[in-house]
Amino acid sequence: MATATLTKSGDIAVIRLAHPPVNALAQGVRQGIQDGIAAANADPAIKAIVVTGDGRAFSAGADITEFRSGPKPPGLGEVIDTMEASAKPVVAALNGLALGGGLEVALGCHYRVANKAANQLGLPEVKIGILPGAGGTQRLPRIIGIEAALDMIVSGNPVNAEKAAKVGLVDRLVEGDVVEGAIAFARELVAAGKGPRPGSATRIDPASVPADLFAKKRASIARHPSGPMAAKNCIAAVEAAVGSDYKAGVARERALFLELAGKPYARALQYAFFAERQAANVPDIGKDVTPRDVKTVGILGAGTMGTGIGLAFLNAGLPVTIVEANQQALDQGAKRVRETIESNVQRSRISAEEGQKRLANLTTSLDLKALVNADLIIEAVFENMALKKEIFAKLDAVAKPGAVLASNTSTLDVDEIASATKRPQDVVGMHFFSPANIMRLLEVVRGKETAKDTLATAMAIARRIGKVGVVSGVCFGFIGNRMVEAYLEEAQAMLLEGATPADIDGALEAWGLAMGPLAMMDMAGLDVGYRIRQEHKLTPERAKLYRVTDAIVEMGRHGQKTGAGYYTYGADRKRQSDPKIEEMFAKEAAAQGLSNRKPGADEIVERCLLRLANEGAKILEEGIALRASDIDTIYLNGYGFPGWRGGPMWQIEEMGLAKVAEKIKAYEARHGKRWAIAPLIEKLVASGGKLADAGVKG
Ligand code: 3H9
Repeated sequence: MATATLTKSGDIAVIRLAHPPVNALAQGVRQGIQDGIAAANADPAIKAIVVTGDGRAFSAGADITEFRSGPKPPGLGEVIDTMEASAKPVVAALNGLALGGGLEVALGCHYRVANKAANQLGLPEVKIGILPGAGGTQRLPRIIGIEAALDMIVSGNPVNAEKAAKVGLVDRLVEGDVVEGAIAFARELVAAGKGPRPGSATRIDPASVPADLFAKKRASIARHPSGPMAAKNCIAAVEAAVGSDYKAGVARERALFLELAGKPYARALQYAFFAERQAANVPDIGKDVTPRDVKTVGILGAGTMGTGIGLAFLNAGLPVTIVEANQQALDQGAKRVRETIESNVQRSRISAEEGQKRLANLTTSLDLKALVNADLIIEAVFENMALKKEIFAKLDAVAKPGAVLASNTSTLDVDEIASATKRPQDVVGMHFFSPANIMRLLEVVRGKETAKDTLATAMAIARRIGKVGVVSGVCFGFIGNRMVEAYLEEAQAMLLEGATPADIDGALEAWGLAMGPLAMMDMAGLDVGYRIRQEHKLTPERAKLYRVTDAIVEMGRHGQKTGAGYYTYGADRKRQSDPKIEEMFAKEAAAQGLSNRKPGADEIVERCLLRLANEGAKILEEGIALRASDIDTIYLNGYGFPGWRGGPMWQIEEMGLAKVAEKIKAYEARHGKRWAIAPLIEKLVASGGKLADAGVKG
């Protein structure tokens, strides 16, 4: 139920926003605020008004679910204007997060009081492809100054109550009950004869604004995560606050808001927001399944992955024991963990005290028995089935009953790994992405026998350490890497058709990807894929596509780590094209009788995207992925796919599946069976269905 209730505490009215879990400003809440303000103003016994939120939030802002249907009156801007026009002073009691429209409500109040629970105060609209559209771009600069406001609005990043008090966003910080604090504050105002203080009334003198402020900001947003539109309009809206009166500024804000609302990039970002939350729902694992308690974590392997995973848990406050067979590797791994934590302290990302706490939580050992008390053990050794099975058999003998045994394998069969133990129900895949302490994605691989509470534990721990857990079934490479195989293969084909590595990476990066496929392979190490290709017999067609890349590896060019791969790398790690590599592809193309047709940027992007999504559709139909949006969540959080493009599955849905099918078939006619269309796409075209409706519900 979405509402806002009015109660009285003596001569102070308290309006409480109530819409669990985060008081999104749905119609009922907006109406409740408006009615509450009117009633409090009409009541002669009331001297001032306090506005607060129910539960853990003040308000998370406009109700994003309403964006699709369009908001019903009263509009949020109108409600906030009514509130600001109140003849009696209005004080916001910030009891928890206030984001977007939630903060705009607080800015419409005449004063703001907060306690420590108000740890996220911000205008994150840019992150969902829009701008603060209820006066926020006009009031915030007037209240905290243009520079601080511009930073907050363009980054979308929140500040905590303490910082907010420093910049003048919060008038008073209180300990304990913030509503009590705000009531006391309101009474002081009344006693001092201080009335309403509308934030919109100030005029920002253009002379007070640094001349190059907006130009500099514009220059900084070329690769803004919201894409090419939202940040640009945010800057323009804030600029409109300078020198103008509030009414003119807000009219400009409205126009700029309407340029963004409902447009493709905004819809993609909003889809991504809900997709990420949806991924946490596993249909047969309801609230009745309790995750196991994880108090201590063991990690096997002190390599790049093992230490990155260790850091992810240490950063979340969990004690970690890293076990490694080799003393030198263990020392190196421990050193890496320590150095990362120390550098976080040096860069003031964490306090010295917090750094000490994290370091104290790390134990290292050469003995597997050190893991005897661990609630969760994650194996992160070399990607080799025989080795993993040997390790799981040993873990089975050592781990306590009920411990979750996870493998960080990126490709291998989790069921086969589990078969090395007598407790396959406790085994699950937890595939982290490198660097594991930074990347948000965690693919949680559900084996045939993985128990429900084992899976629930992996998903819960993902959330606890700030990762986005997405469930995958078992197949080679799971969801992300299986799709990437198709994508990388297409890049190989285009290299043989005359595109250079820089053409391919450049086209995809200009389209929005953080890194093109060849630069990505160079970063991951070309030898990794090479080894996998050696182990698995490739079809002749595939082997032909990879012939040059294999030769590059055999030349000792393993990518960034050896200073050369597809590109060469200087000390600054910047890539440089290498004509030698281009010649190698040209020679091989000639040997294979391929004509040099040099695909253009649009074709490069289209082919990469369609190969990704076509494989994704196969994965969805096989039930490896629960839903198309899970696949997109994987690509957005683990593969540098830009949020404002929604993900590969969202992209083909937007293109229209019928058109997509036509294109795939045309590519199949030209390039052969690697382009075989996913049956699911054909079925959906025939039925007029949507990818969003394929897969599981809920
Ligand atoms: C805006 O305000 C525009 C204005 O300028 C004016 C326009 C005219 N709406 O994330 P959680 C749901 S734009 C609807 O799991 P957490 C969420 O889907 C808005 N629903 O919890 C989830 O539902 P479910 C600007 C919302 O503690 C549940 O609440 N505001 C909204 O990890 C719990 O969420 C933002 O962009 C919403 N606004 O994180 C803030 N917010 O349980 C977006 C949340 O069914 N929200 N839900 O899956 C967030 O960043 C995080 O949700 C928040 C809580 C930090 C608030």
